[in-house]
Amino acid sequence: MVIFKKIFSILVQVILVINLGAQQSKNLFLWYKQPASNWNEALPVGNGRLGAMVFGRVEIERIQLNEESLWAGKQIDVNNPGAAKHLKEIQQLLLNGENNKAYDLSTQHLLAIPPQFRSYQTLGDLFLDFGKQGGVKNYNYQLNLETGIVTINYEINDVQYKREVFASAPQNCIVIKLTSNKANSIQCKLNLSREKDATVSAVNNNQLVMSGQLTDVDDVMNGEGGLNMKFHAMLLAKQDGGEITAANNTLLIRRANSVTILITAATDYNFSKLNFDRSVNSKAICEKIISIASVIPGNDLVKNHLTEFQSLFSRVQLNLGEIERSDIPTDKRLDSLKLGVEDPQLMALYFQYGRYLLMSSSRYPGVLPANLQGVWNEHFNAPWNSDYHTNINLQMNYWPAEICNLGETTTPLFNFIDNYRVPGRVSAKKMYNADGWMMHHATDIFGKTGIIDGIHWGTSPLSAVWLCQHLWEHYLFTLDKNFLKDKAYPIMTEAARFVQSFLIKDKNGYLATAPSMSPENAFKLPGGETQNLTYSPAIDIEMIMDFFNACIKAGSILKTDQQFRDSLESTLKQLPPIRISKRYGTIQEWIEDYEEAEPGHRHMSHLFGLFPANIINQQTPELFEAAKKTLERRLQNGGGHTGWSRAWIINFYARLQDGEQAYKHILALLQKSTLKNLFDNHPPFQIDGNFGGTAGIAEMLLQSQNETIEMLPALPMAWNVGSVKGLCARGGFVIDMEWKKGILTKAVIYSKNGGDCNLNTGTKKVHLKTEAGKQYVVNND
Ligand code: FUC
Repeated sequence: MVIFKKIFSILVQVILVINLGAQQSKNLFLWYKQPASNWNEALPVGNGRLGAMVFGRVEIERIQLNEESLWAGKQIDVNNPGAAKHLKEIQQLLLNGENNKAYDLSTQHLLAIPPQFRSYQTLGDLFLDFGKQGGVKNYNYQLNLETGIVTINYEINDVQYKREVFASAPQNCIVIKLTSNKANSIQCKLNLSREKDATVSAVNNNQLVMSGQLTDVDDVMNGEGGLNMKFHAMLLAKQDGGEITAANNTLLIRRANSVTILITAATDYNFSKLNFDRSVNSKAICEKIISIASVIPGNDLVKNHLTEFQSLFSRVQLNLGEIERSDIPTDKRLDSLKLGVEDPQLMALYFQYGRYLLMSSSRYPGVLPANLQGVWNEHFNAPWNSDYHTNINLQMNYWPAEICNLGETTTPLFNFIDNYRVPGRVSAKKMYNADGWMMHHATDIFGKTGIIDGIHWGTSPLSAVWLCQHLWEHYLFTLDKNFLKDKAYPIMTEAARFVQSFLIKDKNGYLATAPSMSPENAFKLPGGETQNLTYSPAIDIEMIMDFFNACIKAGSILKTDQQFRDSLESTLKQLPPIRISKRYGTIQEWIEDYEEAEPGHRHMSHLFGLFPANIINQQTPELFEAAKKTLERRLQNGGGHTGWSRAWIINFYARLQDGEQAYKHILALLQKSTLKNLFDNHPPFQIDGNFGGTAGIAEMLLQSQNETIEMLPALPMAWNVGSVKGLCARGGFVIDMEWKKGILTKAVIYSKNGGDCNLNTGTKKVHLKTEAGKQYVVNND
């Protein structure tokens, strides 16, 4: 079998190389010879606010639509009123080793009321009914990442038809263009629909409007009489030639030469209030967007879109070798990868797709960050509500942002963090009688910062700290002092104040976080029962170390708050050390050296210090070794079984500078956790794995967490030849690299801000004194 696979692989590669000259490279295409048979095969477009999944069907095209803020539920105070009163008792029980009792009491007095929130929802579907079509030839369905346009081409009776779909950020709407090479040949019926809570009507013979208000089941999450968020969607079709009419709430297009369809939507959500707001008029918003877009000529719609889209997307190029398979449909490439055919360029495509997905789900005109599904969701009750999980998932979404030259995508995240300070302060005070702001492991768009789902899922009191890491990283990558002073520092220090006032003394005199847990993992108590709740899990200690050091540095850069900085230093000195388990030589996950209930658990929170933070590294050799063992043990026991978990492992191995292992897990991510449209499969679809995988590929090529820019720190044999342009390093540097036989041959360093730049090319160390706006070429000879 193995020999067969090898022969097959060599054969395929030879055929491909021969083919290459004849074909235009489709390196940045996801493409297929058949339409999507289900949602997980459809292709996404998005402008940060609106999303659409295009199915590519010839007869009845389905385009599933999303608007980022269409959420069920509403703002209510879910903080358990008994929390502060029972906190001390719970903490004492934990310190005394009575975890089960502490757990029961926490369920009663700490868990949010109600402990659940509602889901992000689909906006609905646009169906384009072209009627019965026979004899379809030369069908092709593709997403070009360079343009952000999904195109469907086919021929019927020698007439060529083309459909193009893109999400325009400048015009704030989805655009669909129907063309053909024969006059008067386009006929179709347009139908906008939503299964519930909406009505659709036709206006002026060329528009469809949908308006609605979400209803809710009868409980405390109900709005006025069961009615919650209001929303509105508007479609306008313009045809050239033929005619367009309205009938039964559909539009009928006959004998047109070409058609342009514009769709937009809005809700009455108000981001700064974290609630819907009746003064927001979603209908007026839609009308304004459509009235502006509808007078822009079709070609300019495309041009404006491309200018804006490419200004972000084109910054980075990646080439991972000479094996060229882009003339094979993407699903077939994925299939052959599963059979063992090497396809490094599919990894490059996956990387660029991750960048595409991030900018498509998190950029202006969008205001909300990318959720568990980015912005794409067809459900009314999505898996995990398509929410914001803040114990790894939301953070992972933004791992590629800085290094992959998409710093702008963090704006929605940072505004989100900023806005959550308000409810976060209330939770800090009401639940822990503490200063500052905080949040737990998951939230909706209505500012719920209490413990959701269950004590064993939700007790992650330092989730805001983890989010704040991204503010600091943005500063490190940009050296933007205004951002640090005006945005990052106030949010960070307020989160640090929460930590300081939340900490208590444990029985050994160390400062402790209690109650807390190592996200979602359980341990065995001496009596054999399983439990999650404890105090000072390794992740908390690592987070505080990482974060307080960042706050101290930020304060000293801004020359402010000396006293506060001293107090942070003093807190750091009183933390327990990161320990190594006597049982396995791994990083000890909990304050006691407990046995794990699930040694192959998907979360590897005690390696937070290795990645995304940088407190376990080669300067801490014992912990570095223990981190390796931790990873090996998780993997021996089945770890990495969800997409995001696998993606985290890639980043860990990149930081451990083990390119072969990192590569093995990219392969596994693609082979086991990737759907035909290259969406990450948790399962089901969850977008964090795409983003974590993208970041992992970047980390294998470039790292800069240790004051030195490490070039190709974890390059696997399979990427022996390649080049990359436009990756970012801390300090405000943009890096291009070329390599052969696994060795860097040339690098270009562009310095945005000037200043010292230390490089490790893999074979030599170089120190550059750079000037802002200049570029430096390093040849590795
Ligand atoms: C965390 C993970 C799950 C899932 C959920 C959305 O709770 O443990 O695997 O990704 O987030």
